[in-house]
Amino acid sequence: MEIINWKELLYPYAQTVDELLLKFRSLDKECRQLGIYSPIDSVTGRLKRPASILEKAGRKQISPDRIEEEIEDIAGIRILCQFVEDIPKVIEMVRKRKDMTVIEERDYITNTKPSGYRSYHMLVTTPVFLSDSIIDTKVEIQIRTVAQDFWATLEHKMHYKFEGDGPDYITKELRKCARYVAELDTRMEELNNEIQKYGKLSDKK
Ligand code: 0O2
Repeated sequence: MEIINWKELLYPYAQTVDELLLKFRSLDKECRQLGIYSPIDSVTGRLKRPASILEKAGRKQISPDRIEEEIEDIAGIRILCQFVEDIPKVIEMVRKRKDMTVIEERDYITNTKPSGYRSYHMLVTTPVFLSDSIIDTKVEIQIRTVAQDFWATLEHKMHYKFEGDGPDYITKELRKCARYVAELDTRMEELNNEIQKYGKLSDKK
């Protein structure tokens, strides 16, 4: 059985997460300091744990020597937006960056997953400068609204608690809640646009 050197494997991904966190948080900070609307509400990052990498590799029948090629979310960045209309703005920000190359995009906002999951995933590569080499590392960037994230966190918890086989009634309730979340997102966006319009009218007065 092949022994995986986790420290060596994970280090570049850990560095990537730290660097991208700083970069996206800086974009948000720049907008706020210049008084420009920021489509970014908050940014978090995580490194997939070895147990979780091995579980995914086992589930997808990936051999240990193919883990880096085939597991695309060892490094993960999550960008939360307040409104659905902010998501395309963040997508454009990522597409325009010279230090990231987009290799795949998955639109689970338009194509909601059967579970009810909604999020926009971008798989990018970005160079990491190590002491003796420069390597391109893959990162999965998940972009979604605060409300979609609230839902996904609870659904993820259920998934793990019941090892992917949650009770029917909870799965159904979660699907129902996913529809409420979509309605809430639409309504909040409409209200925000009304508030903005009102602001413009009073500016003119
Ligand atoms: P973790 O703990 O976040 O790392 P697959 O694992 O086969 O479903 P795939 O093909 O690798 O997914 O890519 P995909 O569909 O883009 O999903 C990768 C990640 O998206 C998942 O990572 C989750 O974080 C999130 N995700 C995808 N589908 C769902 C869903 O139905 N519900 C929730 N809550 N999250 C989802 P991991 O490895 O599952 O977990």
